[in-house]
Amino acid sequence: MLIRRLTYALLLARAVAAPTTDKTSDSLTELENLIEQARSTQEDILDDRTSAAEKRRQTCTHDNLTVRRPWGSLSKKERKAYTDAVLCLQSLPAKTPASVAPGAKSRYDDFVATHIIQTSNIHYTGTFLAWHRWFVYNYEQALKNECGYTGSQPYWNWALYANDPASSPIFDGSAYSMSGNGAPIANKGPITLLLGDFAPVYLPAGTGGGCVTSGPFKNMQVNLGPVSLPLNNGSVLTGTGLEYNPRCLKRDISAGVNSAYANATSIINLILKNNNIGDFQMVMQGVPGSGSIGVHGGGHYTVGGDPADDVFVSPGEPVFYLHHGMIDLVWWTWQALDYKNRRDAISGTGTFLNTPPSPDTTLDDIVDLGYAGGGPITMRELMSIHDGPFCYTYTL
Ligand SMILES: *[C@@H]1O[C@H](CO)[C@@H](O)[C@H](O)[C@H]1NC(C)=O
Ligand SMILES: *[C@@H]1O[C@H](CO)[C@@H](O)[C@H](O)[C@H]1NC(C)=O
Ligand SMILES: *[C@@H]1O[C@H](CO)[C@@H](O)[C@H](O)[C@H]1NC(C)=O
Ligand SMILES: [Cu+2]
Repeated sequence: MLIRRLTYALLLARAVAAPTTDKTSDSLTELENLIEQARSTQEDILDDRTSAAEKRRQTCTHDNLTVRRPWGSLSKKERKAYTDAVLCLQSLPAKTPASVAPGAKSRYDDFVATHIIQTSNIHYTGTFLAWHRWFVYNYEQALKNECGYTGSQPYWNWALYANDPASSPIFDGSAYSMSGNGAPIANKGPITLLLGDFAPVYLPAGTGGGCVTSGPFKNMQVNLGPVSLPLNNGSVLTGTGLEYNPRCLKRDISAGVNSAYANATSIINLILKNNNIGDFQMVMQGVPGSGSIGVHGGGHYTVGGDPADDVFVSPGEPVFYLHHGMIDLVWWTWQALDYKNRRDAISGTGTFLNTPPSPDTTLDDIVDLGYAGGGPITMRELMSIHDGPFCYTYTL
């Protein structure tokens, strides 16, 4: 424990020593310190499970936590192992019956179909954070158990590349990236986001727009969607989403969106300035009418294109799982700041912005990923990353 505290002290010292003229790097360091602080808190919690009865009950100790790391911290070999496993999942047969989703052709599609079917009950609801924690975890399990992946789910720290995501190790298009930008399409208008009667939000177009042509996913076929895909001319492409609609993966990587909504300062403020879970998850998803799409929208719309821009079909974009790894890390970091009071904090109902009105979400409510797998589980079991089914942590 002493060594951990010293490590933390050294990190703080590094923060103080960072050049004060470089605001971006200052904020990045502050964000990384918050992440390290959460890790240190977790170590203390695991150490402090003192009573013998409690120790017997725990299967998760700090010696066997799975460590999730940011993409850029993985070696080339590890990155390749991850994308190979994703391609493997895309080559395995679907478990979803054709009567449920005729377009679901692969194990990968099982996750996309589940998300499409449940979208209205897992965003702007009381289940948003826990549902996506369980979703990413079971995707990680499928990569391990069905595709022989021995690593862990990597995450995308949006703040690291906010001014130039297209050149980042995630999107640089190399064999060790998550594939590059879409082919450039000139003179695109902004993406117009409409939400009920609220004022529209206009997002700056990116520098791609067409099919992805480089990296591991250049030949990927997107099978499901669209349900509600905003285009660059103000119109929206719609559909049931569950039909078979084979097409290429498109991206329109936007530095404008990343730097405006998912920069280091916006992440820090989200974590430090929202003291209750209702505010925290609302600001994270973007308070409707505020003009902000939050860091959650920030990540999705930074990638852009099809299916990343489609709220329903977004898990059809492989970067979804790195993005939601970061969402989970930000939630965990927020929880760790006041673990006692925040571990089980939930707020909201079972329907998108409570429309139509529905009962408050409780810890007894069941989350079920259908054919994606994982089985039904209570909200209560999803509240901590080292309890219930979980035993993982995040490092830099
Ligand atoms: C962690 O270690 C404990 C004690 O050795 C064991 O009971 C448990 O199954 C392990 N958990 C995981 C997730 O590996
Ligand atoms: C917007 O673009 C799409 C795809 O390029 C096209 O099919 C549609 O007709 C356009 N809509 C308008 C209103 O221009
Ligand atoms: C960072 O994000 C916040 C909140 O989204 C925004 O107000 C601010 O302008 C952004 N900073 C930069 C440098 O773009
Ligand atoms: Cu989602």
